[in-house]
Amino acid sequence: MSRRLVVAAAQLGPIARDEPRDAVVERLLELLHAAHRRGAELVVYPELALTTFFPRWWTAPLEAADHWFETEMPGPATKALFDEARALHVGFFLGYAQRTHDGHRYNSAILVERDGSIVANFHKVHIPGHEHDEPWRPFQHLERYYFEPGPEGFGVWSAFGATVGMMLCNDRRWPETYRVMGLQGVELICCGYNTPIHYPPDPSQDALAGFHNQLVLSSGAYQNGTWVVAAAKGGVEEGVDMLAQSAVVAPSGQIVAQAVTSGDEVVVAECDLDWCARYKETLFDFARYRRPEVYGLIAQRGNR
Ligand code: CDV
Repeated sequence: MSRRLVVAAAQLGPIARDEPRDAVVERLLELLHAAHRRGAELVVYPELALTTFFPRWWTAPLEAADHWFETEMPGPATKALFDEARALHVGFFLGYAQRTHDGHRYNSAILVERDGSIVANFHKVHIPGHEHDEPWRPFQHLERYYFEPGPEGFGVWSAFGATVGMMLCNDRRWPETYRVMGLQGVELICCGYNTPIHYPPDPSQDALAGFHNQLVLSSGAYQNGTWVVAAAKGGVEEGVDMLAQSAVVAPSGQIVAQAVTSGDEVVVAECDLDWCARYKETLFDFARYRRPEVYGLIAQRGNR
């Protein structure tokens, strides 16, 4: 009998700058219930799912932005989500801004099993945008001011009867992200994202935002024989149009379920985890066909 897991990408519509955490968690709970009604055992929420996408604003000093960050997980606002998920026996992936007790700030995600146990805490690896105030932009993308790059890279964990990995937003554009997890046998990657459709450094890319999203999710899934569950924060948030298009992608690269709105919406699919082996043991049989001895430059050379 094949291993099957019903998953949900829980897309969020916009979160207003002044929307309290409790109101956001209410929305997360509604999505959780909708996913549970449709049989989901794993719910994937977006990146920075508890707040508006605050890196669009410059705040100085940095400490004045502390209210956007969580220092514990679960914390006072998120405990209700942890409790309800455990009661329903549904696990989840949740993106949030993390400030650690020793002063690090990460764009993070947490993976929680159906019994409420924390599987792992992931720190976003590829941090896009800029470090300094750039008021010429119609909106800013100050992730490099607010967050340090995650030093751990991409792990995988045994959870949900599968080998599970995590990535956040910009990570999904890099082939290395999927390949590092692919080399560890990943079968299901959880991803949350906040992608403004307008890209100020090169607006010619705006019309391709949706195409590029599907391109990287599908190619990463296919080339590594893995499921990908990707959840957006979409819609017009504080005047910025954000890409929706949350999706579940099969190891074939096919999109098996996709959001049809840019608001709060649950996208559900049943994943046959054994489908991964069809790719991992044939076209992408790494042990048989990869040629790491000629790929040295990828790991050896810096970026220049
Ligand atoms: N949150 C993100 O990482 N957003 C980037 C934008 C800046 C391009 C993304 O890759 O979607």
